[in-house]
Amino acid sequence: MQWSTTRFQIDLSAPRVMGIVNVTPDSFSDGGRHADAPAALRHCERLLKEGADILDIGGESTRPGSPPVPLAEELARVLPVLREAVRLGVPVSVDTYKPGVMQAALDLGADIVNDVWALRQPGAAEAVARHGACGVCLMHMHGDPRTMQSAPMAGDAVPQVLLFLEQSAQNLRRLEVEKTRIVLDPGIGFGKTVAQNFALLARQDELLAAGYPLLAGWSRKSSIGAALQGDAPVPPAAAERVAGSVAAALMAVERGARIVRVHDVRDTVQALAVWRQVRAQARR
Ligand code: HH2
Repeated sequence: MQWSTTRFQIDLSAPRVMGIVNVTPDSFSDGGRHADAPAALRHCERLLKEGADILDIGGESTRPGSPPVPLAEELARVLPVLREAVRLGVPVSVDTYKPGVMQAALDLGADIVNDVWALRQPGAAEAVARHGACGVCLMHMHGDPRTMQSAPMAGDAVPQVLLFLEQSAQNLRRLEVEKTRIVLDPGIGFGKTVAQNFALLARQDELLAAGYPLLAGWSRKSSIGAALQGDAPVPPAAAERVAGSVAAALMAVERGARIVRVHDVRDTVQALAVWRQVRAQARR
């Protein structure tokens, strides 16, 4: 199984680690840490040293309640980073829902469009289709970042997420986007309750039925915080959720996810190295 992207055919026979680079002042776990281009590039280089296979660069936080960022501001944040990152020798993804940012990033040579809106903004699907070669990650989100946690989805999330992802992929296929360019993502934390998020992991095999590679983004999310909280009055801070996040990433891979999107690349790569050894000894 391969993910076709602009410059790279990403081999998904082994799980791949997508390292998160947030060029934002306000991301929920690392906001402000890599908010200018030199700091973001240093972070890219560090993630690569730690074993990241893909870099995912974003300029607008999607944390619950986050305000939208104007197009010009998002371009000013991400383009200087993307311009250099595409020289680092690995696939580079742009995390955006704005067609203007997608187009500019693709013009600079970005390999993948990662869209939490699954290309639902007018012109986004066309930008990806027109390019003809970039990879794309279609993510499920219920509602929008301003409202999603106050009004999460109702009922059994798994079939609803599956249906949405299948339809999003079909819409793109209708624009003649090759199947091998598409990856799907259940959108952990995007308008779902804690129980719904964990159901999406427990029953991830049902999502695989769509027939596309799956990307899972559990890193430091509030469901991990909720699982770790125990009797404490508040959940642990995002940076204190590393081991819990690695556990979720590992379980996602064990249940068939091909790409994990993470902040803590070194820890995740270590966990996957152990997973790989066990896997190599498993009976076929
Ligand atoms: N999660 C976030 C952002 N982009 N993209 C995909 N495909 N899957 C995800 O789960 C996902 C995503 C949110 O995490 P983060 O980028 O760390 O935070 P913020 O949006 O606050 O910058």
